[in-house]
Amino acid sequence: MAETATPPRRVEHQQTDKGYVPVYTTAVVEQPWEEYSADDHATWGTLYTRQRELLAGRACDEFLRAQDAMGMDARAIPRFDQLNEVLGAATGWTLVGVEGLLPELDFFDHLANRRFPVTWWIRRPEQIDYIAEPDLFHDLFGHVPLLMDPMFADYMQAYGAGGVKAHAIGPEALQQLTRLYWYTVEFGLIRQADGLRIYGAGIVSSKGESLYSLESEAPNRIGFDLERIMRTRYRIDTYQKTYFVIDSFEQLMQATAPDFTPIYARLAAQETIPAGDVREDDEVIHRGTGEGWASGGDV
Ligand code: HBI
Ligand code: FE
Repeated sequence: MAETATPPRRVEHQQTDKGYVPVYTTAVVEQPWEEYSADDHATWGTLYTRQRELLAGRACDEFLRAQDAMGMDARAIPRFDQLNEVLGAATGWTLVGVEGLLPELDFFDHLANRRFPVTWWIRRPEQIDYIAEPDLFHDLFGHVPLLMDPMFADYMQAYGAGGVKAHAIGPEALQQLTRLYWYTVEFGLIRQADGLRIYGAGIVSSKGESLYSLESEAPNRIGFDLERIMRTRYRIDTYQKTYFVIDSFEQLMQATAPDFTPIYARLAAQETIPAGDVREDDEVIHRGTGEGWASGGDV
């Protein structure tokens, strides 16, 4: 477990070029709740209110229920210690404050131990519509609520344990596992009886992508297929060209139960798949028009 530091003064994160966000420090920090400014609380409130209005009928039921159960609301930035009481009782997860993106291994180790790293600072008012790196709103509003769901909470821990193993296997395994995180935890959709809904944190914390992911004709929407996803490249700096759709969190958990070693070996011999492709054995829910797609830039 990383050492605990005193809450840092707000450091200016260097402006990033698209897609790359520097790692600052791996230290866990206490949430400096008393130091948040009125602007910080107002930014939280504006984003919270706007997203909750958008997400009614768009986010999956589990997400909305969990966010309410945690007592999150628009009035102020939630306190990690209060959330940890509720979260700990529900699924044994704990939030820890961090400065920002962590090296993969540090991140995986936290997840494997049911610790979710949450950036302690929130974007500035002028960044309200877009910020290149995960801030408190992305992590706390986007990622944390679903950790209340026992099955999703188990998936996140299994993902972390798998990440620690993948890190030991090598960079290709790591990249394949990162694609799985990207197309599920960050940008995943789920089928409900009343239609497609969002569960990915990167979507629920984004005004534009909350609409685009469900309603635009441009992107593909394809049924979940573990190895297909692990081969599929993705864009960091634009809306996704393809969204993968699960039937349930149980499906995610079952898909990631087996040992991945033979999967990594099998995938190493196969080509990666461009982000916008549709394959003949895909379960195509919606074939995208590709309208407005920027070319290249898939990682
Ligand atoms: N670090 N703090 C933080 N939060 C993340 O979501 C995160 C990270 N480091 C790496 C990472 N995500 C992704 O590369 C995962 O796929 C591992
Ligand atoms: Fe994220």
